[in-house]
Amino acid sequence: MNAIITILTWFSQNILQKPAFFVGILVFIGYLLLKKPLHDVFAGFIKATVGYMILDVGATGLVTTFRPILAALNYKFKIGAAVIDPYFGLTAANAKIAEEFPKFVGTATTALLIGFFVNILLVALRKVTKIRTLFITGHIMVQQAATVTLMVILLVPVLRHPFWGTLAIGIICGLYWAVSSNMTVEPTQRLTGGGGFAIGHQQQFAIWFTDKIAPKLGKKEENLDNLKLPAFLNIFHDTVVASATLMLVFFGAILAILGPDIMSNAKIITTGTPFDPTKQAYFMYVVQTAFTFSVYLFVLMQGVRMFVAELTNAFQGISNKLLPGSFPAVDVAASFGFGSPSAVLFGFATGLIGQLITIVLLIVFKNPILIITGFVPVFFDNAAIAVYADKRGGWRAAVILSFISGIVQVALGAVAVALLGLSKFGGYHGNIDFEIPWVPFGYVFKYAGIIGFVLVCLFLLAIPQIQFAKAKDKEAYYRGDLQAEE
Ligand code: ASC
Repeated sequence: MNAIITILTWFSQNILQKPAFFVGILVFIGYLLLKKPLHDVFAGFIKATVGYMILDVGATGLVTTFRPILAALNYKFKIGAAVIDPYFGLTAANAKIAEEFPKFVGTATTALLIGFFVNILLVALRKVTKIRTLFITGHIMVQQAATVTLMVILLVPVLRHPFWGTLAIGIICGLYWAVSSNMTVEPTQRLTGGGGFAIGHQQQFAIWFTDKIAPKLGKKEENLDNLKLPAFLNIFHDTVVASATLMLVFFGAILAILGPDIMSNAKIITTGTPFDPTKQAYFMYVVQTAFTFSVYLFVLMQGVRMFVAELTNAFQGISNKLLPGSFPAVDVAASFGFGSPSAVLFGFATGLIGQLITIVLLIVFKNPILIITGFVPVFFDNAAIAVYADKRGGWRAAVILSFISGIVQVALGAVAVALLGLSKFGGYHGNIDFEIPWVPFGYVFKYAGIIGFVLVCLFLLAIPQIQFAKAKDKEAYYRGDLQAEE
């Protein structure tokens, strides 16, 4: 008995609570199951583990760059600040878990694995569950598992249990992945003319809603194809340019307001590097700090890409063997090629305006948390909303819906930061699905505890049943044919 406990403790401390090795081993096992040659199994293990360690470097860099600014904002205005972006959200959620719930450091990774198998099971039982889609976008699953883990252990205290808590988080993640991606089958089939894929990303509820409401907001004949956008917007197609510009605008403004006196005061700036007037001009310090965010964001994304590429292959291999004929739910960027070419930048620009107006309102009304626009949600969510909206309701629907989305991202982002106590950690997930439905879910957890948790699970399970009940042709529903609706 003692020997077993020793082995389990070793495994838990060295593997389960060290996500880099855990992810590496998942890939290792996945590749073995796929009967890959041993050298490929080994290479996959290295890339997954090292990729995760690179992600850690990026995350730590973001935190050390951000903490001095948070400390200074707190000192001068008594406010916190949070970037609404899934990478900042991932870093913040993990930092909070490590600090306040250290026993749950490895939970998100285990929950991810459980969630993935829950999704497979739901598709395997599709005659009963009506689920047709398997979510395979690994980097998104990593981010979402972290945010959901924090929500559940923070807001449902009875689930602070290493076994039952992890299982519950895995189940709710799997349900969300399966159900939300299943909601995008018809909208995406309509957009792509039967492309045979669904969306497994961060805006599935928004896509479903857009597809339903857009035809009521405008005419699909009046679409964005006829609109000319200013050419300079094209530079934002590059993630580094876009994120560095956003960071320069936001952190440049913040650091300019805070000023060199505060930023060089070692009593206030106790972590990271304070500004040193003997070595650098303040203006250049501001530019350098803003760009440093971009650097670490880039490092972090590279690490994520590296391990996710392996994890996705390992997962996909397993699921292809188990679930032939299901719809893969993939990155929303896959849909962009099917819309009007200007819809992507149009959605980004309109969403950004919505976000900026709301941020100004938060400042005017003295909200205790300053929200900072992150690149991923303002770009990918609003671009996707505009692409789907334009197809069904023309430019008018695209404007209205991506503008509203920008407002919701900031307003409910601020609510989420307060609900989850993330202002000290500087970030929240920020994508539109993590505003609606997840912020309401969070409140249900908070006020109804475990009962609320079960209710949310039942709500998710009911959605595909309603979709199926509404389909006129039941066979066509399973094939994803649109005549199921007409
Ligand atoms: C996200 C996220 C990314 C992007 C990318 C878009 O939500 O975390 O890195 O969107 O997946 O293609």
